[in-house]
Amino acid sequence: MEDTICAVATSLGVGAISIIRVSGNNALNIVSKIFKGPNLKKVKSHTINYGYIYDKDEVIDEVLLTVMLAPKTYTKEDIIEINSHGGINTTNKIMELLLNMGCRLAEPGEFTKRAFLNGRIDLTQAESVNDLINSSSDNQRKLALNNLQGTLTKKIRNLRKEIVSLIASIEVNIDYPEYDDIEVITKDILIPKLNNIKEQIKKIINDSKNSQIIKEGINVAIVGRPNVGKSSILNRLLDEDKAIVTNIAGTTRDIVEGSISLNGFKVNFIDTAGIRETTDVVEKIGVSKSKKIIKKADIVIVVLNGNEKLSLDDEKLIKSVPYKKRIIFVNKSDLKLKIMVKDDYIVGNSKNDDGLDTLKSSIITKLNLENITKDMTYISNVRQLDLLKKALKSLEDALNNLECMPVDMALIDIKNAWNYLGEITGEVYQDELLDTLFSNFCLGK
Ligand SMILES: Nc1nc2c(ncn2[C@@H]2O[C@H](COP(=O)(O)OP(=O)(O)OP(=O)(O)O)[C@@H](O)[C@H]2O)c(=O)[nH]1
Ligand SMILES: [Mg+2]
Repeated sequence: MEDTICAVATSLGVGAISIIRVSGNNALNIVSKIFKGPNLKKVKSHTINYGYIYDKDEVIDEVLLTVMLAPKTYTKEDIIEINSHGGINTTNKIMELLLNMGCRLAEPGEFTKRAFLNGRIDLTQAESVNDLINSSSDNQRKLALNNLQGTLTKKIRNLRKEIVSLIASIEVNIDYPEYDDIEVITKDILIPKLNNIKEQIKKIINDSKNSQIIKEGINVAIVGRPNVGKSSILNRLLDEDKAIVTNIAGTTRDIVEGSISLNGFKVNFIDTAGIRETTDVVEKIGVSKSKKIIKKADIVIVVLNGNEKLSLDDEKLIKSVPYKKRIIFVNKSDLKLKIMVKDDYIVGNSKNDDGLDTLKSSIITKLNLENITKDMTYISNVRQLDLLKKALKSLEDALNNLECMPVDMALIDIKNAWNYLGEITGEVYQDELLDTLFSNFCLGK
């Protein structure tokens, strides 16, 4: 934290502008050594200053410097951002000068790590910065931004506040049993309060299933017997000739994937090999992959050929997919329908796209995602989920102990729950955790 660090904050490559970020106590001194223009030590904070970067007497680039003085900066330290002309050569030259003048090359995520260590943001917010940078759908961006603005932090802090006041009451009772005027915290008071906190944590854990979908996207498998039109449907959904289509049964051998954006969600469609008994070695592997994908997918579209009667294989396949993730699409409706269509079947074809919009929207309704974006406080990664589960388990242990033991015997578990929640926001943390967490960031952030 004593070093002044620098890194290229924009992506490396050819572009109109590159931004080099410098942060630390010595930022003004170091940059002044290579900059000719207004005296950086006298300019106002949060101003843009025009001038030149020099290597001794040689002009290296014409630049704009943004000067931001501590503490109102991203890292809470003095920050200078050099807006140079883009291009690998100029950017590298300026970086070289900064390193020669005493800057250290920042590690990935080090600016954000400093923002955390200097108390500007907490850990969930730091993680959201990374999520925001890597977001690949509109909803993922919204989720990350909400958490960056502290929605999750607030929830966790409130839970911790409730818990700490219980801890305080129990400890006062233990430490000062002789005082009569202190309210005695009985099981009747404690148990409902603990239950209430437990339910709030449970709700956040349940909601997290949706956050997984927001982050990773929805995986939709397209399965069915050979030749029913799975690959044709994939191509129409993606609006691209991605998979090979022929009238030969067993055309698709390996999985073919592609994604689209639907209601702000990223939807990954996975076309699979037609499922049938086969002696062909390659096709066999494909069929076994298809079966595995059915298990892993969030939604499975079972495609039937509407122009043929329902076969035993079709029935077997339909039954192998759990109802809650199954959508049945009767394809080839442009030909004569020979299938008994049930209420929840979607009928259409890939020749003139009939039924494909209904098919798409049924993915959203099947997963109950219509209203998901209204309340976007979701936990966004496995680390947070794991800690919430541990906090929940501790509260359950405390409640179990209270069934047959005195109030103070629940104290350790209640304290554990408080600590686990503190780890989520980073109020309690280990250095090792920070190193791993921030190493996933990109340089310059
Ligand atoms: N009439 C009609 N033909 C279709 C339709 N969809 C697909 N086909 C035809 O059905 C044949 C098989 O289509 P594919 O998309 O390759 O079928 P598949 O299910 O991927 O087959 P496999 O990869 O072998 O499992 C091709 O000749 C397509 O042109 C449709 O909606 N209507
Ligand atoms: Mg196919």
